[in-house]
Amino acid sequence: MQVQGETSHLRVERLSLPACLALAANGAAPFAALGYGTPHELAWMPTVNARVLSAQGAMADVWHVAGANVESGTTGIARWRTDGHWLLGAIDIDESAEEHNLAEIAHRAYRDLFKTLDQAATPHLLRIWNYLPQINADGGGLERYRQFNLGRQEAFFEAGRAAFEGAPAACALGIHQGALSIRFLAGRKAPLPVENPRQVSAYRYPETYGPRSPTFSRAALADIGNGEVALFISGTASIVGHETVHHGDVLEQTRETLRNLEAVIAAANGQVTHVSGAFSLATLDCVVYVRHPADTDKVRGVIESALGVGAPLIRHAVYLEADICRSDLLVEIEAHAVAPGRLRA
Ligand code: 3EB
Repeated sequence: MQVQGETSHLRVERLSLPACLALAANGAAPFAALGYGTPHELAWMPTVNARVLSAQGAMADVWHVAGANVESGTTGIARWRTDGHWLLGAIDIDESAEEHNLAEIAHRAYRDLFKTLDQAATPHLLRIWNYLPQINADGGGLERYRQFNLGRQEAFFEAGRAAFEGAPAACALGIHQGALSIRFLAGRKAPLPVENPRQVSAYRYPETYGPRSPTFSRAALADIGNGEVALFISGTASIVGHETVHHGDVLEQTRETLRNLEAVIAAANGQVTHVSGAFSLATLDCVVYVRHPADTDKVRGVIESALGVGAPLIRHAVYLEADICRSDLLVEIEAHAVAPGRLRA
């Protein structure tokens, strides 16, 4: 029985596609899932249209809620599933059918995203995943990623949402083809944003990176019920301060990315009273985005020698071919983890 005011338990597990399908066939239809290279026709599992570079093939993060009262619907162009405590939404836009530029498309997408949250019992964004076709291509005098940043920030302002401190954790990757895809997870309570002391906050990047800043925090912590805290780590790359470091060197970029992950995990641990172990790099469920598929073995080699091949991260990691939002970045890693504990007030 759900007690009013108590947090309903949200769970997540990373499964292979066959395991996901078996779960659904058993009638234990999960709340929702985010697929990586999974088929497009599963309504409860919006997918990322990117090539899977890891041997296990298509995988998904399957989210489970405690109760059985899952409702689904659409708000404008946003599709969503909610149990009244948690909401997972998806937006897919076929740009070939659009007359507007990416700034306007992003603005409209985020307007519908916020409308969804305003109408649901789950107003607070925990995490956003953005996948943009041809992210580094020119979009009419401005790189498409920079156009996206324009429209996204404008929508945050318009909706009265925190576009600086308190922005949600996010990632923004480039896909070669398919729809512009946005996925979002929301809940009833505002998460705790976390920044990385080694990096300038992305929402404070100087104008050299585009007329409007990206809108995301480096990580976010959320109470997910049952005495557990979730850590959502945004896309993390070889950036120190606000500058890309190790141009053209995928090995060093991967090492720098791991240092940034360690720093953001340490910052997050400082905000949590842990019951058993603290968050650690070795136990994250991560997605590794590699710009050039030929670099995959090099990236994997760095991660394996840093963590040891037995680390859970190694077994669970999904590698995807994707462009990174800066054309000089060759690799990016995003992650989540769950640990028993509570957020410090
Ligand atoms: C960076 O640190 C790398 O625009 O939502 C990482 C995570 C990046 C999220 C976004 C961009 C975004 O700036 C790029």
